[in-house]
Amino acid sequence: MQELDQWKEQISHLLNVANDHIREIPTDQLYAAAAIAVFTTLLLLLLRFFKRSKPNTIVLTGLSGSGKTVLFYQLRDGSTHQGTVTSMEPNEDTFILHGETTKKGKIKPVHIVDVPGHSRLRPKLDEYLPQAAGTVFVVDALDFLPNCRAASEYLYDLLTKGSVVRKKIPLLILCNKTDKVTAHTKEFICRQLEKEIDKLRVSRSAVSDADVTNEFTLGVPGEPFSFKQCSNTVITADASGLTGEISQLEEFIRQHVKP
Ligand SMILES: Nc1nc2c(ncn2[C@@H]2O[C@H](COP(=O)(O)OP(=O)(O)OP(=O)(O)O)[C@@H](O)[C@H]2O)c(=O)[nH]1
Ligand SMILES: [Mg+2]
Repeated sequence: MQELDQWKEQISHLLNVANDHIREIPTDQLYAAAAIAVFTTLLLLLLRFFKRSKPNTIVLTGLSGSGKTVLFYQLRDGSTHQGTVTSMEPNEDTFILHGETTKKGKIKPVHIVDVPGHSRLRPKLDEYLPQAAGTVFVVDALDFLPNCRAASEYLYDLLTKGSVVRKKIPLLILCNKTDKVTAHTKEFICRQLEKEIDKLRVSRSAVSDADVTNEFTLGVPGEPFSFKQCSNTVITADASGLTGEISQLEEFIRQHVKP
């Protein structure tokens, strides 16, 4: 008890000394010191905020059966998990890409989301796009022609979304299943998608007054549509989720989520 009292006495003595010192300092100097302290704290908080908000999410989209889930497992585990079924829920995880696990040094993990292609689950996309550093639109290069119209409609909706246009989220059109010789080339797929989107542009702008789902229009009026006209960068690449040939996909991810 006595010790505690001694401590109390000492602390109050120290406080008195400090108080006397502060009183000796001119008030304008005190204000300046306080202002500097507040300014540095704000600056540190701001820096922390900007560092945190840098997105590390890559969203995998595309029609059902295009191979998104197989690609997701290839990216994460380097295997296909013995085949998949139509996904009923988005698949998401944060991890270091399997292809980079042997690399030395600190590597930033990537958050990958695989949004199922079923039309009823597509609205889920709007939850993930605001945090996306990039989107991947997976196309089945084997069974492409019968699905060209549906793929173009999905792509049109994606490219006219406010979150994609305003933030200029880069898009990779990934032609998957190139392990089979009958797969179409990315150049062919790209051309067909552009042609189909061009047709959609005409039909959709005719009903644009009633249509509130597409927030932005695509391309340059009076010119045939080309992906080059998009405000965000659109590039194409090949992949085979089945055989694990995903180097172009990994390159795209690392270009937009810096290691
Ligand atoms: N030949 C070949 N088949 C593939 C490849 N990738 C996926 N597949 C097959 O395509 C089918 C669909 O693959 P998923 O990954 O389930 O497709 P998904 O895009 O996730 O489909 P949803 O979940 O319905 O949106 C499966 O039977 C896969 O085995 C590939 O690179 N080559
Ligand atoms: Mg799936």
